[in-house]
Amino acid sequence: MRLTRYFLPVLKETPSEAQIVSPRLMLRAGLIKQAAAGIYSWLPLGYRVLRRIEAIVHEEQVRAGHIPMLMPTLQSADLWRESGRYEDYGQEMLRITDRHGRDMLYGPTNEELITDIFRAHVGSYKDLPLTLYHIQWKFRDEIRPRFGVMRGREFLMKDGYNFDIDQDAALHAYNRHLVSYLRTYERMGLQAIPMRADGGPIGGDHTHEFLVLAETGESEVFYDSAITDLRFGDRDVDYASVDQCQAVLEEFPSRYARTDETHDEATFHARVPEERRRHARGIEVGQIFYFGTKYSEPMGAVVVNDQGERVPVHMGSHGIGVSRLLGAIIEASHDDRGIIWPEGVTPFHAGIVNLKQGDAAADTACEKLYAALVAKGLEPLYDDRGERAGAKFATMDLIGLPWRITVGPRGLAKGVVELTSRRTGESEEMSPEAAVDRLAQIYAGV
Ligand code: P5A
Repeated sequence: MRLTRYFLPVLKETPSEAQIVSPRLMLRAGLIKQAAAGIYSWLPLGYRVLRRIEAIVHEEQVRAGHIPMLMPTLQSADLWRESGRYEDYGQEMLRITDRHGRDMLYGPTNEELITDIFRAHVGSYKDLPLTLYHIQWKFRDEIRPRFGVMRGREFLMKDGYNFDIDQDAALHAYNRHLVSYLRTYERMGLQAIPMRADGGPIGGDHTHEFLVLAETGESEVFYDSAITDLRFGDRDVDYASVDQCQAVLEEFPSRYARTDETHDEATFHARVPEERRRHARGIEVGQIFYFGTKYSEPMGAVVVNDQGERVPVHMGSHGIGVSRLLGAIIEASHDDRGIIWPEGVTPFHAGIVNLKQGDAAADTACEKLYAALVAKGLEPLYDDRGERAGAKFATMDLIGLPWRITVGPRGLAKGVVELTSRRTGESEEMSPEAAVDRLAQIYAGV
């Protein structure tokens, strides 16, 4: 993409309404624009990151054997009356009446809708296990939407639902989600720690939240610092293996890590030595639940088991805050000049800065570099504006592409360009071909 042909409305002023760093940088770098309280338009650069995050989520869900689909944003209130949640959900639910006077709602979550699909089509244990998921917009009329996309009213969520014959099988699905979520967050350059939490309006007491530690996080957390040393890494877990998935559960959530709702001071002291006890804040980027037959019983989602008996299915649901993740990643990865995108989610793989636009040699070298990167399957953003070098660097630093290639007449005279890491600030001179190879190598490993 050439910057002169792109739509990147970067703000010069720091927006006054943003109290913390991520909404400030998202507005300044032209990723989003507020449409109403807690509702945002995704401008082209922000949309690119959102799509990258979605792609990682899809890849990891499919790898775990879960099946993508798409349900609507609007739902009929009748289904929610069956589960009893229509009244319970309260003012967070946006209720809508259609022209025929029918009660509708903008879905805050989809347990009812998916259970209705299941009961219409599945009747035998032979069709289990089954896990369906989608990535769809949700609406929760939060009393205090704030921190930009982190607590929005309209937000994008990946929500998955497992259907299993009994509790053991459903707990395996729970563990599969835990493993796939650990992989997902690490691919985005994040450490998200599973912590025992509260079921809230979704239900059940078998639930973990995934938290990214950050001072600006809304959740209060208590944990054993040893858990921060754990990495999922590139281990090859077989999702079909009950034992392998269970082993991950025993390794990660067996360490003390809880949100304030489930924190117990006496247990904390008994289990964690004083020097490892931490009390901090975190951003909740996901949550997994096992709630058994909470929805299947009242809604009649039953299957015939291998004994010929009709039994309600055991279910769980599992969510990732897809749009919130942009905020969480920025909170975890920025400096005073702007965003620093991890390679896994960056909107463009590298920026090309032409120090002397209009200089024939510099222009030609940039065009060749651009074409060579594209030929390697990479997406560069070429700053071809007639701006000063300082302004071009400031824009690149603000929007946070992890790598920048700087091209100028002086370097070209020696046959080199400069490759700079946004994270470390370190620059290295090399031939344009070597820069392209280096980037191709870096992204091959992402
Ligand atoms: C699990 C999937 C559920 O709704 N039902 C379907 C279950 N869980 S949850 O914890 O309530 O939400 C899942 C994740 O969505 C993100 N999230 C939000 N993101 C932005 N703005 C909001 N107002 C908001 N509310 C929830 C969180 O990341 C949460 O973990």
